[in-house]
Amino acid sequence: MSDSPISTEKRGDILIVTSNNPPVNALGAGVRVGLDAALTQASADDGIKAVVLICAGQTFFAGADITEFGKPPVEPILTDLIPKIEAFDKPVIAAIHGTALGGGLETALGAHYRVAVPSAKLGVPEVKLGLLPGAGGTQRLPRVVGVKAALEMTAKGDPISATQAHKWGLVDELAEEGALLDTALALAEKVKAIRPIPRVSERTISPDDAAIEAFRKENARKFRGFDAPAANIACVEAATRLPFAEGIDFERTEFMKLMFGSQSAAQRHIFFAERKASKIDGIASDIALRPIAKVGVIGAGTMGGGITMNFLSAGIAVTIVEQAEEALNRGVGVIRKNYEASAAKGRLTTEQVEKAMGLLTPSLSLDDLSDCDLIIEAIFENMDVKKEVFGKLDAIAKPGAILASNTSYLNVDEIAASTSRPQDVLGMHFFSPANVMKLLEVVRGANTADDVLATVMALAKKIKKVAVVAGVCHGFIGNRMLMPRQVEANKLLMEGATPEQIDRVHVEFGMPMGPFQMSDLAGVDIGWHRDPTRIESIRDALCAEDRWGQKKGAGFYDYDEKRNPTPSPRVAEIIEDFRSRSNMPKREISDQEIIERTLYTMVNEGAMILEEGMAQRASDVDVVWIYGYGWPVYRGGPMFWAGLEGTPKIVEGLKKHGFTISPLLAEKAEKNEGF
Ligand code: 3H9
Repeated sequence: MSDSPISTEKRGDILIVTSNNPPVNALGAGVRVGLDAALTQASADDGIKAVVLICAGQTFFAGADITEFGKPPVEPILTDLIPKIEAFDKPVIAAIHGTALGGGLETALGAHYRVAVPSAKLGVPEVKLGLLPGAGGTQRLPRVVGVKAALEMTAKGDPISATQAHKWGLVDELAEEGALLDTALALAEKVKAIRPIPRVSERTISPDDAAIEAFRKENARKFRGFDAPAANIACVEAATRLPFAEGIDFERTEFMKLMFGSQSAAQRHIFFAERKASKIDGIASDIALRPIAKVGVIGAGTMGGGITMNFLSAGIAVTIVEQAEEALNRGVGVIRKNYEASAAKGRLTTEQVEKAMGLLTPSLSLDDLSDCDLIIEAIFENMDVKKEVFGKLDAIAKPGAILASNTSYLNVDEIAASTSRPQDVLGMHFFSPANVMKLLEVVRGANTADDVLATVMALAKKIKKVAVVAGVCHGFIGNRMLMPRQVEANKLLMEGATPEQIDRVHVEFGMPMGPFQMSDLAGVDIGWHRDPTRIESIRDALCAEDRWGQKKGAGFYDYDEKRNPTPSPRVAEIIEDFRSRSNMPKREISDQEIIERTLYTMVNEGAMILEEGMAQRASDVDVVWIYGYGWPVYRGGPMFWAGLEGTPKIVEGLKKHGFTISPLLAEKAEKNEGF
């Protein structure tokens, strides 16, 4: 078995079993077959008294192999292998570095002892794939860490540090970094003769209904719409009530329900979509990147400040430039305040705050950007002003520096044409708040050099963004798809729907908020012509009356001091007034019509974006909507959802309202397939 990812070595009377299955030691068929064979070897050899299970490369087993899901199972399956490890009649010690995740942690829980280096992370992130730890994890974990910790770990899916795991008894011994194998061998030596062998499944656990109920309540909002968290909780509850074997049966049933449901399919789609998004078609993955040691940001407003924080947090020096001293001081002050707020919540240490702030150089002169490797312009959306700034940058920036605009709509090629180096120019469209939102649209201009694009995509990963390549078109991917939705939402108001109804349909669908709630949050006045006497739309009428949204305490809704919204009688009057003046008959609008006109239209626009090559692949469009706009991940993004909803149904719905159908969407519908 020379090409097996599993190798064994006898050291004295201990068998060291090593898995080497890059990149993440997923527990694929080859690994399982090899582990099974190693157990057989250890069992047959009387000279072996204990087994150490360890992984080579960057990590311990990071889980079951997700690419195998949905395919016919290959034996031995994990749910048989782990009980076999647990039942083994010689002690098995799991030695953990990197990440022990999902099936990986479940394997470690099947072992009799666990050793880890302090930098290791342990967790069961299955819930993020719409699943639950289905190889005994929901039954073994609570028996080790208790009900409360098991609820947190399974239903939220965030990993814990090895140090925390040690405190909770999930790790028996911490090893010094670099001394993992030696520590595991020493432990094996110590425990090899101890009987009975400690088996997690034999531990008892008491019910804790109060903790379970409290956890459900506390997290109801966070879990809204998702199936998997409730299933994880139910399994932990089962662990407290049922004998181990029955708990395992319960877990299996729940796992299968999730595995074959649409939510897990959607969430697994996004797992791979996110990783695929970083790959640029037609550019070699080993292309030489430009070094980025220093970044310049122009504009210290909300966007500029947020963008700056991303780099400071990643340890990259930033020079931030504003025109006026007051604005500069205000911007730097906000950055500091944000960091200090994180420190107050315990997310950062004071040293980390000072380290980040120490990397920041405020300036009032563009000339100070001459040594920057990347310069990001984050001033307001005006083509003439942007062109002027890029013209100046052309004279200041060093040769080879990358020049980026944070524009959300404007033509990046036109901006690039104001320089003598369009090959160095692209768009970096951050989403507000830029230090929080994970999405980055990287806009590839007609002349953007390959290494410039590749450098920015790689840099995005460093600053913890999910980057998607977009082409030059009005609004790129995300905002372009927002437009038909907004147009239709406004028309629906005129025809008889209310802001509350339209928003409710979107929230029930799983969006964090509907179009009018979003408008109130962002500012109804964004893009308004600023002439209160010129009233040509409902929006104009709202703005003329100072109803600019939450910041004014009134917009499409009325707000109290705590910004709680209530439907506004005044807005109802304004809408009524418009309707009667345009002689539009009022009619009952169904929720389904709202879906057809505000969501199906987005799918249609997404299909046009694909046809025009403005996105590389349908899954990139999904990533944009999940990470930039809060599309419910359990619906997999608009293009994946189109497949769930049925493309023929979508085309039929669009036709009903007279929309022009994208040829690509029509083709998909013809074949009754998704994107
Ligand atoms: C499970 O265990 C179910 C069981 O409870 C029940 C069974 C019955 N499988 O993220 P990266 C690929 S469910 C297959 O960029 P990083 C990934 O696609 C599983 N492939 O690296 C990528 O491929 P490519 C529970 C996987 O260093 C490459 O590896 N476990 C898997 O930033 C590198 O990945 C999880 O959910 C996998 N399990 O982060 C953990 N994992 O290069 C999922 C990764 O072609 N994994 N790949 O694009 C992770 O969270 C991160 O990958 C990890 C490394 C933190 C490990």
